[in-house]
Amino acid sequence: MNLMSVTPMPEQRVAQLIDANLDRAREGLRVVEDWCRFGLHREDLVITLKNWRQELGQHHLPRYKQARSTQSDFGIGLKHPYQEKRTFPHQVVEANCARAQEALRVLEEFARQPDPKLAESASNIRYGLYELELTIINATNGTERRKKLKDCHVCLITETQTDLIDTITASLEAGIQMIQYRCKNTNDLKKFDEAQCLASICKRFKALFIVNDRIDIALAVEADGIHLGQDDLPTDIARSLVGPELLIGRSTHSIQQIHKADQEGCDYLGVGPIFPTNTKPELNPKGLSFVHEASRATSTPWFAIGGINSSNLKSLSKEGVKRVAVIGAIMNSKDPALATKEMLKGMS
Ligand code: 3NM
Repeated sequence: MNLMSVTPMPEQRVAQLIDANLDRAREGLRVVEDWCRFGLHREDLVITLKNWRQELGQHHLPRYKQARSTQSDFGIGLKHPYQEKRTFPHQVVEANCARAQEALRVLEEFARQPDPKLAESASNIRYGLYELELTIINATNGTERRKKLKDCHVCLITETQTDLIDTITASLEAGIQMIQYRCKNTNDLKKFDEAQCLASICKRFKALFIVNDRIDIALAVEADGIHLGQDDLPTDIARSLVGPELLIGRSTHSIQQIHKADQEGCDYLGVGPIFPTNTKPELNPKGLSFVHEASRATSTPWFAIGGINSSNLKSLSKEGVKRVAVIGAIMNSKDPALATKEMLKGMS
């Protein structure tokens, strides 16, 4: 066989390589763009990605396409086992950003001499994509957080105690899906240490981790969100500090407060106290009729709170309660794992 007939000339090989990498970069960008469009509804991100794809399209000259030879490319169809492991959107986004970034780097290197304009474009887009990727990953985590919140039925709020970490770990092992770190009586350093420790345990169990009151600590430990009371910062100020990806919860004690928190765009609400509670004895219990009113007042995820335990859980679910938040029922139980299981069973 004449070797010249099957081996392309160097320029053609470069043209073929450029063609393959333009395809790869444009495809990678398209995958990410579609997630931003259908998954995140972020027009700003879609516009940037679309512009980049179109810019690369302008550089995709007929001579590159004509050099295409899928028959002689043994790389086609090669699969890597990691591809099968991409189950979450953020993994697909990361893989496709990497694919586009790698292809852009190849374009930058090989097009520098034959097509300097393409090389320059590839370089600019690659740097832009590094930044955009972070924004997309953060926004994606926000979406996943909100989905987790919807699926969550019991939130455990912490109370200062010596075996705090063991109690929370037992509850997580028993299946609790959300922990709110609430600590009113220690110094900042201890709060930070505890919050950091709980944040990493929650991450391991894929449970949501929320910090009560303290936006600074929530940000420092990369919590999933922040919980605010009626006397804490306004929601718009909190949002400007935590960004769009973190969850903001607000305690509410009247229908008016529920409507206000709703309008302000809180991600979830605490509604209570429903029954008498030792934690907030100064608040009048609202009773079951309030639960009934609350369930008609909002479509935002909300947690009934205050004096809730496994014995009164049924009365709440009868009134349409889908989520409850508790302290004493789990924190003060001799067997926090069993108490957690009872609460989860009662809400399922
Ligand atoms: N907030 P327990 S009631 C922290 O109504 C808190 O906003 C409430 O503790 C509210 O489950 C409450 O032990 C205490 O009653 C919940």
